[in-house]
Amino acid sequence: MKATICIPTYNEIENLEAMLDALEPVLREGDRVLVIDDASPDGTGALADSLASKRPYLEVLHRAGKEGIGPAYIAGFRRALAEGAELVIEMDCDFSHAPGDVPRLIDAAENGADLVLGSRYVPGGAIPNWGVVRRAISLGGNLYAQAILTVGIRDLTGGFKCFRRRVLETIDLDANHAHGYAFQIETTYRAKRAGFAIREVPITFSDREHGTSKMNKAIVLEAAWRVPLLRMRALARRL
Ligand SMILES: Nc1nc2c(ncn2[C@@H]2O[C@H](COP(=O)(O)OP(=O)(O)OP(=O)(O)O)[C@@H](O)[C@H]2O)c(=O)[nH]1
Ligand SMILES: [Mg+2]
Repeated sequence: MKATICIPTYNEIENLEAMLDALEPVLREGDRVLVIDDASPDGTGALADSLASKRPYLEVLHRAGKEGIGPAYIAGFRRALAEGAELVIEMDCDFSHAPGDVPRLIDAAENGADLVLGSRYVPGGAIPNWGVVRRAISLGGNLYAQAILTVGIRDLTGGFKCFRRRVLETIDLDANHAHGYAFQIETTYRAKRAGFAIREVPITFSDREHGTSKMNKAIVLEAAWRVPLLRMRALARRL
């Protein structure tokens, strides 16, 4: 199945080329990489264009400004689907998601899962370099979402995922207005509600070594209010 790996970027000039170099060995015939850049002030978009001129598998989608990962991914998914991708993969540009794990996600999708989640919270998953505070925020966020949504998924907030195209064609992407982690929770929840088979494969999540994190309080707070809203909309049968 032809896969398109969607990578949103905002100020990833130190990581982008190394990321593509690391992905190349796992790309199969027909697989593509789509970089979705929100006009990064550090010039990531221009670097992506120049790399794309030498790498036929690479395409760059430029957006006007920073809007968070949600709108960037939706634009990327639409482009990937329009170009015929059978599998659509999400991953970060900061090496938190190991390029070498991509084939495991693809295998799980090709073996029956509609949505595969790279999961830190199933046996075998790990986050070796996180301190107590970061661990507590992530674990607390997952437990909170789990308690409200009751979907039996361990890692609802992760951003390393592989969708079969029918999932993205079915769930209402335009109704997903989330900008941060809530976007990840909402896509997975909508896929579950629609009856798709979801599988979690363990991953080791590494901290970024170059560039800066875009995680902030607003992103965490957004997830806190969007999760109960999502549940209420589901109860009202509006998704
Ligand atoms: N296009 C686009 N990409 C973004 C935006 N915000 C973050 N990204 C990218 O999304 C990916 C994840 O962002 P990070 O800054 O690593 O944030 P995070 O992974 O949630 O948090 P950390 O664990 O602290 O790294 C990276 O590839 C970012 O460059 C945005 O507004 N637009
Ligand atoms: Mg990151």
